[in-house]
Amino acid sequence: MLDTATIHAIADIVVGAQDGAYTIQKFTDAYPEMTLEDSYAVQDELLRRWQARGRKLAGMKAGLTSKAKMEQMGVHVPSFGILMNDTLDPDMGVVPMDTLIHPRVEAEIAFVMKDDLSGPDVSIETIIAATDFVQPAVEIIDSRFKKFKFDLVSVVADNGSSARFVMGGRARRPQELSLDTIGIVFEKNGEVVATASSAAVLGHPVRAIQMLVAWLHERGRTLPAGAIVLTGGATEAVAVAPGDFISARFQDLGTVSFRMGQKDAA
Ligand code: OOG
Ligand code: MG
Repeated sequence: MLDTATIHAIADIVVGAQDGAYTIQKFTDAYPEMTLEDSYAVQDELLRRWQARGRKLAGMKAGLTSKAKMEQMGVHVPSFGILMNDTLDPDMGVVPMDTLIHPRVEAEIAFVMKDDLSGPDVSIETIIAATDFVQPAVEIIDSRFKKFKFDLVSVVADNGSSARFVMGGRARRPQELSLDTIGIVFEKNGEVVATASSAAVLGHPVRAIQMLVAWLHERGRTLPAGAIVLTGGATEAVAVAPGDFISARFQDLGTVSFRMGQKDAA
């Protein structure tokens, strides 16, 4: 375990790179002994700093939950991260580019919870009963590591490449849907760039929440009512440039779409 001063120093580097939109070296280059627990301690420190600046926690993200994402990134273990509410951009709006380096987009199913969830092994049924609604989402990820290359320990310390996200389409009760067979068509500038089924995410996107709650439980924590959870990209992430128009159509859930802003429009 790295000492607290080192965890704080790593958090300084992440905050600098995220705010300044520049790339940094993988943390495991400088700290080969760094563990996954150290990386989550960095996330805790990031959250403390962001809340001290008055930013609010919106929920959590699971990542690397589909085979397509795992193979693309060469990391085969899911990761968890923090979502802040000022990184949520409106459907049919413009996603600001000014703090992004080399963004990629991924289509995901978002859950919004209505009850607290805790425990080592909550059932799928319990999670569905605790869900207020599900909604189509696109996450805009952006690694702070050079060439988007990292290992699990480094990416977790960079808050799972979290940058921005958009939720849209129709909010639906999960009981009204077959959540494990939702077709997704992902388009960039009017062309299909990927297609998927929600089953690509761990067989059923609710499993991402099951893993998240178990992981929180190990740390003595709860997934709170009101939390948004992004369950992870169902397809490979797609690189985007300023001005690109992104649209993701979800069976039974409608469409989420937006345009990427211009780099100089800060
Ligand atoms: C890590 C974040 C992955 C997802 O949905 O799989 C992620 C990355 O690929 O940069 O958000
Ligand atoms: Mg994601």
